[in-house]
Amino acid sequence: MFRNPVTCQVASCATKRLVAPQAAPAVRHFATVSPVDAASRSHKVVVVGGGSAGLSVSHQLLRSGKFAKEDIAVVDPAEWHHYQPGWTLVGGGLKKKEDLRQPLAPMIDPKLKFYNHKVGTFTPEQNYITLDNGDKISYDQLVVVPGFHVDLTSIKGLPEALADPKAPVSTIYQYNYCDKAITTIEALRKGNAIFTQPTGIVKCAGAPQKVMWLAWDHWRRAGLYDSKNPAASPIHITFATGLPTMFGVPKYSAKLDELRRERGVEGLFQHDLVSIDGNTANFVRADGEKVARKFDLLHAVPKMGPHAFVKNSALADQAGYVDVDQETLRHKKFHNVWSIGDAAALPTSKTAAAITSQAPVMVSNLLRAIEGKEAEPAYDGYTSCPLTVGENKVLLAEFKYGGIPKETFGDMFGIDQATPRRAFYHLKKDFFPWVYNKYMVKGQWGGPKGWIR
Ligand code: UQ1
Repeated sequence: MFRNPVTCQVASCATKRLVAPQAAPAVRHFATVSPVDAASRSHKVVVVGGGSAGLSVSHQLLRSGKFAKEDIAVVDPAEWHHYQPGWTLVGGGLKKKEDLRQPLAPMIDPKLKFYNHKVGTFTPEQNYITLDNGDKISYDQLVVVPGFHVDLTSIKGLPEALADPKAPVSTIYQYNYCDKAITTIEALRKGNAIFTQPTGIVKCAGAPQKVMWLAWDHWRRAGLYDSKNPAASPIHITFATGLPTMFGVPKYSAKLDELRRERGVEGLFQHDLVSIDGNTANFVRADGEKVARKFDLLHAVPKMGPHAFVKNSALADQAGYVDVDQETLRHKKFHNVWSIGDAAALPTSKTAAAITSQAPVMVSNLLRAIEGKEAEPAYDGYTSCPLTVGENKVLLAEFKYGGIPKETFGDMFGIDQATPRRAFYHLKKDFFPWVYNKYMVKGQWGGPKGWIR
């Protein structure tokens, strides 16, 4: 979570911002980019990553009309593109995971060159990257948006428990196991259900509790959980989080904690899950004390962090994220390098909604850089977390840097988005997946600002 003092990068960003930025590089020509024989291929823009950020950015660039065929390249080793915001819905039994993925290659416009490969190394001093097959690709502008890594091994025993169909352990953070969440939820008739969230940064900081609220709803409807009398209910629900609060934004955290208390869900704060041993979940508290809990269902969220090829590169900050300016999204040292999304050192919650705001700013600044103009500090940290809270309702958290609410519908209609609503549930379940597939990945969706022409 971005407000977590352990991993928050605000401090490091603030320190590094004191360093005066270098002058923007002049427009480059291929011959000046790197020694001609150093690279087997050259492109005006190389986009590393074909996820929601990579597809949004490369198609927005293409739609600017300023690029010819194969001026822009996309590099990604994946076979499939996933709509990850849907995985909580899979965990809650509301969607099928197969409906949330598509083969990546056909999603990439034929005018873009697609390298279906991993990146081996970055050589930003000489403006080229090296693929895992040894090919060198040089660029004028580099966009680094490969996402980040979900580290199942960060919780001892988790990979084995997930792989064991008999173990009631799941995680919605992996395609392979997001459907195991609903299988275990439906199978539980009594006992302790524990839902965890680690210390540190995770994708969509609200997702660990979204799946819990969907499970709560299932057990409530099945007559296995009575919020008015949790002690007498066959199922006992615990939210065990490494963080001190339910959510990083005080306004929404207060509402979510109110829901937690009303529904009789136990809260274990500053409890970080470190290992699973049979039916025991072992936590370490912030004060160092160890706590063991027996479970009959465990939804575990592992730690996450930058890919090694980013972390070990000259592009990374101390924490391993791409060291970009928080407002221009331009690299602080290498001015022809850009980053948004999960891999970027941006102290805001990592979501697809954030990308809807980041991509147009980054694209505009990259185009300005090509024309020799200064980058504009236009990204305010906007992100959003549509929190499924059960009963077919969603609390639509939307906020910017500093955890300050920035509510699209609050501003438009004067409503309070901390109140869970059915209309927001349909936005989350039906509208966002539709607009994502039909427009966002094609570079035509700007989130709260609407469609991009
Ligand atoms: C959004 O555009 C989007 O992408 C399609 C989401 O899905 C992942 C979101 O969760 C949100 C909140 C937005 C933002 C758009 C509006 C209209 C609030």
